[in-house]
Amino acid sequence: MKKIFSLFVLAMMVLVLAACGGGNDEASEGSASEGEGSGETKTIRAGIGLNDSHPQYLALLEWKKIVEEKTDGAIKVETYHSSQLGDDRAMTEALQLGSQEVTIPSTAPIANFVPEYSVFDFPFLFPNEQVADKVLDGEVGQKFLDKLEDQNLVGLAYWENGFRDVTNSERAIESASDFEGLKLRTMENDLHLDAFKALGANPTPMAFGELFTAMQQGTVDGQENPIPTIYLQGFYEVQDYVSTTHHIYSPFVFLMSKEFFDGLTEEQQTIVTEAAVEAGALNRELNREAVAEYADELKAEGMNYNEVSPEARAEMVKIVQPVLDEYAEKIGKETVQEVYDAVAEAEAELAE
Ligand code: KDG
Repeated sequence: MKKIFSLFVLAMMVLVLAACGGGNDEASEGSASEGEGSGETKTIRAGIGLNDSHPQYLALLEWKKIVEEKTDGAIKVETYHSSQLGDDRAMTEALQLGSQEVTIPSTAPIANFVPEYSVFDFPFLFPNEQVADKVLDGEVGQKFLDKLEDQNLVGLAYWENGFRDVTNSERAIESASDFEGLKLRTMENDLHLDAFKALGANPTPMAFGELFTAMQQGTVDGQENPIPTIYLQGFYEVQDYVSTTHHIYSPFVFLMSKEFFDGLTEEQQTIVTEAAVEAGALNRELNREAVAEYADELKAEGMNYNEVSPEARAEMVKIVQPVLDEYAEKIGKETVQEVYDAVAEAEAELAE
């Protein structure tokens, strides 16, 4: 599998470098605004926080390939990884201002722009990836994408970050009490902060780009992210324990600047949207293959890997429930119930 994954990485890199005649850095200076509204080439600056070996970036390269091919070069895509254009919040704000065209953040930071998005980060909401796909790609998912327009953002599709697990340098998380006093980095999301406080941890919100150094210097004891991120970002170099809490299924949202989207022809709008769905399917496929493989790689790298029991998870659910009730009040009980109903419906359909 690793061979296929690396071959895919290599193939994509060669293709893209061939397509854009060198790295994204040289292309960025002074090219971004050329062509807007003039019918000439339109340039998209697409930035993410994760690095260039992550399934998210590989799928972004696929999206670039589809869009450039289907628009016969009328749209050019420059891709930036590893927070080169800033963190999730900064890049989302840049889209609102029209100084960047695409970013693909987790739903957690988006809740700072559209509070209802917090429901997608309710711990233990989605039982598995298949149920998440059904809900996100369904009516409820579309309803949430439509909420972004008031924020000068257009949501084209949902991609996958995945089930988040906890790593740290102190101890294995085998029960809720093991969170006691742990200095944990979280994404910039109040629900995440309050949920980890309820579990007894000492959470700190921090941009993804600052995380590795914070763990290296001991500013934080640990963090939580899906297995592919833990492995591909090299967290095993600065962390000793990984525990499969699977406490949140984290979707990504493929965002485009509304100003830029509205400036496209109808045909181009269809191309960028359909390409986001198509490349999103690739992102999910690569991510799920990566989870299986990289769990073993983390053990091989010497991390202490423990499976968290269903009983321990049930204990954590009970402890964070009051926080969820509080947020349901804040973001609207009806909205939250609608999502839980969609989860139950999807689960029933998949069980048939
Ligand atoms: O590219 C996406 C990242 O910026 C971020 O969303 C990753 O899950 C993430 C985190 O923990 O910040």
